[in-house]
Amino acid sequence: MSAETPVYPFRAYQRPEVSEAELLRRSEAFYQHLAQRRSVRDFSNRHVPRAVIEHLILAAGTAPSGAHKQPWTFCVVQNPDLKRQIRVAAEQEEKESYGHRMPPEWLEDLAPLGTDWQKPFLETVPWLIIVFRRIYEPRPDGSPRNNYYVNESVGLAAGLLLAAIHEAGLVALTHTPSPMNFLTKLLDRPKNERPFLLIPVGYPAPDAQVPDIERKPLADISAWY
Ligand code: IYR
Repeated sequence: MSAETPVYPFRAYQRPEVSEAELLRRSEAFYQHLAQRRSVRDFSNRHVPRAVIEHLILAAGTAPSGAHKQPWTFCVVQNPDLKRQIRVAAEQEEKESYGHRMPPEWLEDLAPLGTDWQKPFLETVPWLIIVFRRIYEPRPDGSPRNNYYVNESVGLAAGLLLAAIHEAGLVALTHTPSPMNFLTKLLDRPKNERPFLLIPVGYPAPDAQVPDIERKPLADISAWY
């Protein structure tokens, strides 16, 4: 660090004192709330106000990031024609993937979930949020300046986005059409951005169904030393 490198001013940071009983209550309540979250593929076309989506993105943007570079762009699609183009392109790729690109073991793992190449929800939902990771920042002269831990940072932001969507009372799907470069083209994104996740957001359809699956117990997802 050279003598000229500026340092952020620092300020005090405190949170209200919380008793152990309150820690227990809140941590369990938050877990129970998140445990209700499900990935949903059957969406309603019911309107969701733009201000709600703005809040969800602001919440996602509170994620920690390498060197506080905030290496994410949330592209939001409401336009029906663009949603249709995204559906057509995603289904074209998925048809190839399910048809011959995914190995038999992968298809076997997905079979119980009942997914296939058809993605009608991409047109049904009121909003698509496409999360892009910014692999570098262009300097004024266009040369690249590095971002750090981009996958980790954007993954964290996406997790907070899903939690915010759930907290609001909406549902989402972390959709990963592959390959995803059609999104760069359709949304005319710059060279420093790469598509990361395609997240339809809305109300569940009244007759929405989800697979009746369990989450691993604590003993299987933790090791204590
Ligand atoms: N991307 C495909 C296939 C798919 C892959 C996994 I791993 C899933 O958990 C679910 C689907 C699709 O979206 O259908």
